[in-house]
Amino acid sequence: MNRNDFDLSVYLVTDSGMVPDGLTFLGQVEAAIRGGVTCVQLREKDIETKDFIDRAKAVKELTDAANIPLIIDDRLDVALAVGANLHIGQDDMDASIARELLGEDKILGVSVSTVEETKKAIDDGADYVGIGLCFSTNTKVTKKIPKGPRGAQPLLRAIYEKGSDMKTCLIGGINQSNVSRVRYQSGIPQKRLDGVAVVSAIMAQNDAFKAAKDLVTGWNSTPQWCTVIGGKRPEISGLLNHPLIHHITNNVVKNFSANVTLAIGASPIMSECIEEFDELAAIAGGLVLNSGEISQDNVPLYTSALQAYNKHNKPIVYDPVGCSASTFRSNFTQMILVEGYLTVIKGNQDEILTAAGAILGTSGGVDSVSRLGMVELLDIAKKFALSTRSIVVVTGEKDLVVDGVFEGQTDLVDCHIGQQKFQFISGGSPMMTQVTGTGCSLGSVICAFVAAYRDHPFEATVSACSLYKKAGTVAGKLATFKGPGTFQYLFLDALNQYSSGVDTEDADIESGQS
Ligand code: 3NM
Repeated sequence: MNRNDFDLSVYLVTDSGMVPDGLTFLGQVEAAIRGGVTCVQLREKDIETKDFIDRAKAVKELTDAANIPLIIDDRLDVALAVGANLHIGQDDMDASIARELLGEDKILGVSVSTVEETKKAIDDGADYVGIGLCFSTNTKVTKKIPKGPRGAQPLLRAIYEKGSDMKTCLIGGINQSNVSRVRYQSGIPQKRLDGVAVVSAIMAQNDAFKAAKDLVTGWNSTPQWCTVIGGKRPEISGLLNHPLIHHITNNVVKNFSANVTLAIGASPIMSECIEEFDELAAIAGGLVLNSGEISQDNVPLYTSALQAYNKHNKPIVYDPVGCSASTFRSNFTQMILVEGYLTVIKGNQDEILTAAGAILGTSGGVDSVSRLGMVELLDIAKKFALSTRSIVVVTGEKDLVVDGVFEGQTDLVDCHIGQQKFQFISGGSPMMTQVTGTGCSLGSVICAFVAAYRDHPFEATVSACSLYKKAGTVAGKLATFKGPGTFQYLFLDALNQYSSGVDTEDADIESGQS
């Protein structure tokens, strides 16, 4: 096995404690190898040295036959005894010593979770790093906070900037349902993830062969919900169908958002019943997820909805309402970003900067927001959109819509082709700020348009924002000598009138690509 040329893409890490009754440890490993895993790590925490070596020899026969590497966790003595490779954690032997003792021809892997640990692993001569924690896991007791697929990005950047070709895999809670998302959402334009490491998604399964095969298939597929079809941009003039839009939103705006949804020709449903999410996701056009009214108790409500809509490849429009207001709200937003793929993230400047703050390494304080110019805002929104692969909408006097992929991107690996699209959209009325729900209900319109034009989510989002601004402008003018009450019904009327034929030429749009 060549140290410089091994395939890390679907990396099985063993745990003999979770093999289902009636099945054997070696049987699980053998089935996983048949299913296509590309590396095996033997990880045994409570086993005598002699038994460890015997087990390592038996597994090595299987990995040798398949011509894939066997990597021993932690125990250099066992690795040397059987002529295998080595993986070490931060609490194990120093990687530079391990490299010296292991020799130059064996693969050395290191567990990392920070940029500093990653840089040290390069200097110490590691061939790959296992980056944790991606999602929460029951397999290992750890204090690490799940950072989602995007958690790999600063580490990938550090490896790229050091000019190293060290490989990377993510670990923690990765399974058949999220593996393609992990691959798609983890990379940076200059460097992408080389693989995923899994324990329970194979070892605890009754059919380890199928489990491994499905992981390999998932790793090699672009998630349907984020496929961006190239080619001609559509002329979007209103909704051609009548998508059902599922809302999980706050009580203050439910009625208005439902009316807005109806006004544009879509159908609203307000459900917070987890038991029906899977069925709803199967028939709905998309989900509006608004975190205006959150609590620790309803975390499962949000995560279940994310899973259901991601599973059914339906768009999710996320509104991190007021996430700059408290630590709980800000953390809640980060949890949402970890747990699911979001087609669109929509918020005002404070909200978007707070949501983006963690990954950009800025404090994202509210004070700094008011001082931001358009150029800086655009830069932050573009980086945030690329890191999440979501379309980012920053609402304000001018709405800003930024695409999360580069134009022309058709698969999950060539994320550096073309240019990143963005548009500014002007219009609206100051009276919009006097009617509760006008901010949140833009999410309903975006979701309906994205649901109706599934292959062109960026253009659909721009059209939705244009329609909204235009309706606001018209209603504002007509309500000049009246007040917010009059504005509210005129706004619904205008949305209704223009939704059947929104002419984006009428809205004040400045587009750009860079
Ligand atoms: N290392 P599962 S997380 C072995 O963060 C291990 O370094 C981790 O198990 C790290 O795939 C982990 O069942 C367990 O979630 C991963």
